Amino acid sequence: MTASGGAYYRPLAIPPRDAPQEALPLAGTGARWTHAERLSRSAPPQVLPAAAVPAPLRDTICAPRPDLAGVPLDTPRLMGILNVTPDSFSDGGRHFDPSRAMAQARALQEAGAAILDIGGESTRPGASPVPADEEIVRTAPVISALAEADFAAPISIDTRNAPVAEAAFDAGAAILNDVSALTHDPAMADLAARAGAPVCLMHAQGTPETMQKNPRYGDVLLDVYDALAARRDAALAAGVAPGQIVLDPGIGFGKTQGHNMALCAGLSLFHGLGCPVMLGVSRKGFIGVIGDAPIAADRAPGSVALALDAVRQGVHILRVHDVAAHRQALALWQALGGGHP
Ligand code: HH2
Repeated sequence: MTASGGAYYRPLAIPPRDAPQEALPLAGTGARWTHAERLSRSAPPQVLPAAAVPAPLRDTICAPRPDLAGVPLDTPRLMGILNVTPDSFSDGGRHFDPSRAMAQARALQEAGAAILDIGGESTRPGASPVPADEEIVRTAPVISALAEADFAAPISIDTRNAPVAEAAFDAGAAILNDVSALTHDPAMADLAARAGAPVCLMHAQGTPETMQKNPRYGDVLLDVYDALAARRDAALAAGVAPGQIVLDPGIGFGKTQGHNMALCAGLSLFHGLGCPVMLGVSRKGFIGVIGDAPIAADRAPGSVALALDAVRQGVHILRVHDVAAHRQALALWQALGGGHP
C-alpha cells in the first residue's frame, strides 16, 4: 500500500531489547519500530515518527500474519531446501536419488526446518526449462513417500508449472512456491485458488535463462514493491485467499549484486504489503563474491549473516540450505534479546 503522492514507508526495525515501550510491533514478529523512512521516486528519503505514517498502512505494517499451513509466523521459520535435480547451483545431483531425497528431508526437519521446499527444476541463472512430466517424476514420488511416512513439516512445491503443482498437491504438498509469481503458467492462478493452499509469490525480472543479462530497475526496492503488490492483487483477483499469500523479493532473479543488497537492506518495506515475507539468499552467488567463497557449499556464514539482518527486519520465513547453521544462529540471536522468545 502506498500513500497518496507516490510515497512508500519503510519501518525502521529495532530489536526488542533496544525498543522503547511505545514501540510498535512489526508484522506480528518480535521486531519493533518507532520510526519509518518515507521513500519516493522524486524526493530524498525522510525519517518520520510512526505516527506520521498513514493509519491504514501503519496498521498493516503492525498486524500479525496468519499461520502458514499450520506454521505460526510470530517467530522466524526456516524453510529447508530439497532440490531433487541433477543441476541445482549448490546441491544439484546430491539428492536426485529418491532414497537420498527422503534422508535429506528427514535431516532438514531434524535440524529445525518448519517447512520443506521441494523443487524438481533448477532456476539458477542460465538454466533451461525442464519438461513438466520430468519435474513430476522427480518430485511427486518423494512427496508421496514423505506423506505416507507421516512427515510432520508441511511440504512446499517449488514450481512454475501447474501440472507439477497439481501432482504435488495430490501427493500431499501443502504450499505452492512459484518463482514466477503465477505468471509462467496461465493455469497456475486458478489452480492455486482451487487448491486453497498458501502460495509464495516471488519477484523475478525475466526468466532463469536470460534474467542475469543486464537487469535494470528505476529504483529496485520500489519497483519490486510495486511488482509484488500487483502480483498479490492478481492472486487475490484469481481467488487466492488474502491470508494465504506470502511475498518474496526474489534475490538473484534478474538482479545485480547491488540490487540484491538494496533489497536485503530495505526488506522491512515489504511489510507494507500486508503478507508474510520470505527471503531466499542461501548460498547465492553474490554472497560468494562479497564473502570470497567461490564454492556454493562454503557460503553458510554469509547466508547466516544476511538471514540475521532479515530477522532483525521482521522476516517471517528464511529459505535455506544450511538449516542447522541458521537454527544455531537464531538461538543465539534470540538469547541476546534480538527477538522472538
Ligand atoms: N531461490 C531459488 C529457488 N526457489 N523460491 C523462493 N521463494 N525464493 C528464492 O529465493 C528461491 C526460490 C534458487 O535457489 P536453489 O533452489 O537453491 O537453486 P536452484 O534453482 O539451482 O535449484
